[in-house]
Order: sequence, then structure tokens, then C-alpha cells
Amino acid sequence: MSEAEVLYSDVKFTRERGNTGTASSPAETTYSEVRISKTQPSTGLTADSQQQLVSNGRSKFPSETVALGVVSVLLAAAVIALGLISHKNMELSQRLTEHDAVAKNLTDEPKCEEGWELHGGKCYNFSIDSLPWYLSRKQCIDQHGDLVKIDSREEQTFLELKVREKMNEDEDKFWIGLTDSETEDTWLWADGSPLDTSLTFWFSGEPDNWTGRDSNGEDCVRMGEKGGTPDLKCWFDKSCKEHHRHICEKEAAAARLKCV
Ligand SMILES: [Ca+2]
Ligand SMILES: [Ca+2]
Repeated sequence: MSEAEVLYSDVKFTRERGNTGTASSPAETTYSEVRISKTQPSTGLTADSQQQLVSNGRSKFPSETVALGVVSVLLAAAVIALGLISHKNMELSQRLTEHDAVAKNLTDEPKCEEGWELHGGKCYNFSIDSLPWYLSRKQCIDQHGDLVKIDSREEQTFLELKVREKMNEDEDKFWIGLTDSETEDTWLWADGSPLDTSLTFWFSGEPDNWTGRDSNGEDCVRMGEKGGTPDLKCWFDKSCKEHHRHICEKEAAAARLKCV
């Protein structure tokens, strides 16, 4: 239909007079009279037609409002959803950062307590005070370790240098965890394991089980040669009653998880 053929309606409502009956009476019913007239498209709009246009405009308005409302609600929901996703992503990122920190902490080199020196995953303590061998061992055990057990050339190299640095004079040697107190000439480490005869560092002429100062001979081992020694050979058997400094050894503590 072309624009010239648009029909406008003129609606009038009339009420029948002279009847004041009950509300349910049909005489009270209001009827509407509708007249439809055709106007020329070239002429201006009449007041009635303008009113109708306004009326039509109003009739469309609620549906547009509803549509806008729905779009607004959807947009608000989308914004909220994006906000939640962003928040979740931030939480995940923070968790990953904390996880990396924890993983790094776990892979860090284990650390020793104050006064202990870390080497090869073990902690070593070089005592200040001098004690007989058995009391020296007790002191190590009290600190959750034991007298040192040397089970590699590399470990002997480390200890020989350390002891040499700490020795004040040539007799200032250190007890290690080696003894033949149970059976003469059967050398055992403090943990009961036998000495590997292919991995020994006896000073020349040792062990000699010398009885000059103790009739029981020499059943405990000390190490160190302040002036240095060929091929790391600085072990001496000595009476267990002698007072010497000592070397304690224990496993390095594993890194602990931090509370996050
Ligand atoms: Ca002996
Ligand atoms: Ca000796």
C-alpha cells in the first residue's frame, strides 16, 4: 500500500444516557463508534490523525522499551560474566605464581643450621671444644647427626682442607667416626658399616695401635695434618680417651613448604 492510501481512524466513545441500573446491566455498556476516512496524502494531518499517530507511537513504545530492557539486561549479564572470568583469571595467575614460588623453594639447595657447613647435600659441624671420642659422638647424636663417615675421595678432599684451615697447631686434629674398639684392626664406621679398604687415607705408618700412652692401644681415628699431607693421607689411630675436636655430619634439611 502506498503512502497516499493510508487510512486514519477517528474513534469516538459514547455513553447511553438515562439508565442508572446496576453495574451488570447491559444498558451501561459503552459502545464505540469508529469512523474511517480517507485523507489526501498532500494535505496536512488533521488533529485526529495526529492524535492517532501519537496513539500509534505510544502503542509501539512499550515493545521498544522492553527490547531495550532485554538488551540492557543481557549487556549487564555479559559485563558481570566478563568480570567474573577476569577475576577467575587473576586468581589462577596468582595461584600459578605461588606454585612457581613453592616449586622454586623445593628445588633450592637444602640449607644447614647456623654453625654447620653444607657440602654435597650433607651438613658438617667442626667443633670448638675438645672431648674424648665417645663424648664427641654423643654430642653429634644430640644434634641429630653422628661423627663423620667418609665415603668418597671427594668428601675426604673437602674435609682435609677444612680441617687444615681450622687447626691451630699440628696436634689440633679432629675425631672422625671410625673405630676398631670392638675387634682390633676391624675398622667400622659409627653406623656399624665396615671401612672400605680401597678408600682409606691412613697417614704413613698408621694405624699402629700404639700403647705408649694407653695400654689399651689406639682404637679411634682422628684426622688432620696442618702442614698438608701427600694424597690426602691424614688419618691417625689414637686412644679414644684423648681429647680432640670432632666433625659431626648429618643430612641437610629438606626445604619446607611455606604457608601461602
Ligand atoms: Ca686399634
Ligand atoms: Ca696411631
